[in-house]
Amino acid sequence: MIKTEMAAALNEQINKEMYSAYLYMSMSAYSNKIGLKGFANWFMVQYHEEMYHAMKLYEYVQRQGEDVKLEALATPPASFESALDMFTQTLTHERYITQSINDLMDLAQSLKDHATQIFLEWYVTEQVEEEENDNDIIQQLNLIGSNPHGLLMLDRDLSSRMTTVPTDFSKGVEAAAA
Ligand code: OFO
Repeated sequence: MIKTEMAAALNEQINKEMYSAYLYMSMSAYSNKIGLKGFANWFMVQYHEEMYHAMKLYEYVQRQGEDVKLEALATPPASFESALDMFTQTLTHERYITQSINDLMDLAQSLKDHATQIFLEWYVTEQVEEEENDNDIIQQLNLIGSNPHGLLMLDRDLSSRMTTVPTDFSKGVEAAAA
């Protein structure tokens, strides 16, 4: 059992995670359009990660006996100035998500909701990794500058990223992750 206020905040987070998936899907499409297939791969893997983040919340809200309430998604940008622009926007967005997770944790603590605090710990750790990944790629892009050869080398590197999260949730999220 969780409080209605907690369930509402978790439902809002589902929307934020779904928007993250939408944003990275759009970045993947744009990368493809400009011939950066490796970047397109990286962002599509990230799309799957975000869907998993959303689905974990979706399942948790239901397991706690509350209703999932899905809202409309905002429209993500469809074009970007450069690969660096995409990753700068990604980092800005992830920092916003980190703040949102921290706010959820504060709420769970203020409500003495121990189960939700434990559930959210996974997201707290995940956000450290997400920001670190984005920072690493931004550093590489800054080193590359306007060198097309360097950009193509990074593109090849990013093409090796694999999806490691579950993508089929028909039997439940926890079951898919087991
Ligand atoms: Fe990109 O992070 Fe979700 O939570």
